[in-house]
Amino acid sequence: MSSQASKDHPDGQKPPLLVDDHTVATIRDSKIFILLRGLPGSGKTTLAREIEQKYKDTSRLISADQYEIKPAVRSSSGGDYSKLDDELTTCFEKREARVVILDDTHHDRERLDKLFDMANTYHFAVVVLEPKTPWRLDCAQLKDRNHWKLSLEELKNLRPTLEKELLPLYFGWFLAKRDEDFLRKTSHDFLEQLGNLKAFKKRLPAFGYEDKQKLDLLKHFAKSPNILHCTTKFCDYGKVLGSEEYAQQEAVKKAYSKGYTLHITALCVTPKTVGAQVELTVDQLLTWPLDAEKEVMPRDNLPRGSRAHITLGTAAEVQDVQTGIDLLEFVKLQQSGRDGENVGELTGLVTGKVNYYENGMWMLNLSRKIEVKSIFSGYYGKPGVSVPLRGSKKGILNQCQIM
Ligand code: 2AM
Repeated sequence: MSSQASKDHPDGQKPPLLVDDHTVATIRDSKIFILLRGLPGSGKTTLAREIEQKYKDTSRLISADQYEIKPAVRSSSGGDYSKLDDELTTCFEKREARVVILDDTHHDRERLDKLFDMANTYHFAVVVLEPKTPWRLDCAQLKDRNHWKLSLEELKNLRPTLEKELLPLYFGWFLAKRDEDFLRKTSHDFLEQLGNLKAFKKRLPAFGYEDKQKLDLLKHFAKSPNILHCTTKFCDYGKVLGSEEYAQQEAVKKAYSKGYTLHITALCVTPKTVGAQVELTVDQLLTWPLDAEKEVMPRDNLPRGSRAHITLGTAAEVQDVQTGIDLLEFVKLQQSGRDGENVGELTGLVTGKVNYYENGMWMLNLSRKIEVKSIFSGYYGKPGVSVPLRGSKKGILNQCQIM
């Protein structure tokens, strides 16, 4: 990086994916689509190049400038994105680059939606980065800095679309691809073993099945999130009360694009959902909303962080948000001293004691916590993108991380 560039982006203002070793290692195990966003001349290209260099063996930088797409209030009137999108698709498909960087203004919602759809199709987690240069919104300065020679007027027209932060559908920790594959495989193994337990077969009516019927839990939980994640704050793109304030919190800003290790302590099954219970660290609790538990259980006083989970699968017609609600039902029973009945032990990919609570509620208390690497970011695409739980079995078992 040139000394001018270093001056423009002092280390303290650089995103964690450039300066934090744990984050760099996590990004290397992930599939990440990084969108640089901001006005022309604000410093996106410098940042984009620095990221490309940091991950040079696995990154690919694509820039709208390369395709001579001039920033305009409506992206569609600024230039033709078809060639750029072809390159992007090739990049996602070829799987050579796991860090795909796109340098463009990214001010047009329609354009962004298209990009988020593409990221979903190829299972890339999204990170949106904006340069922190002092002049990033200063049109008078940008007029002399942008190589498109946009006039003050043109810049002022673009500014309103970019000065407001882009809020996601939800914020959370998104699992690194490698660890996600492992957790999906673990969840398959767990469901297969649980379904074969005598004690489970005896309690089928809670799942709406007759006593002697066969229940394939992998089929029962027909849907699974596109990218496994632990949600912190559901924002609905800013429509949820308090989401803007959440995004503005210093801890959230600092956490954005940073790598975290999540600790899974138990796997939970109910007739509606299967999920992993996550035990948050003190550092992780800094980004946990104060009302996360109250949001779904307003009358209870549940421990902070006790809703933290990763949805692994849901039954047909059941929404993902149900997994956290189901988890809190377990927590409530435990709080009242009812720890469930121990019905056996599992000794497969996961080991631990299986407890039966009531109404089809099963919990596997892991004898060793599972650690999964993740990146804190947002999900910006359309709601409801899911994949069948019975997905690829190409796990990477030899690289599993059980504590
Ligand atoms: P989950 O994190 O509990 O699995 C989109 O719906 C995502 O936001 C899902 O991942 C969902 O579930 C999470 N989520 C959290 N709170 C939500 C809410 N109040 N409404 C809808 N989804 C919510």
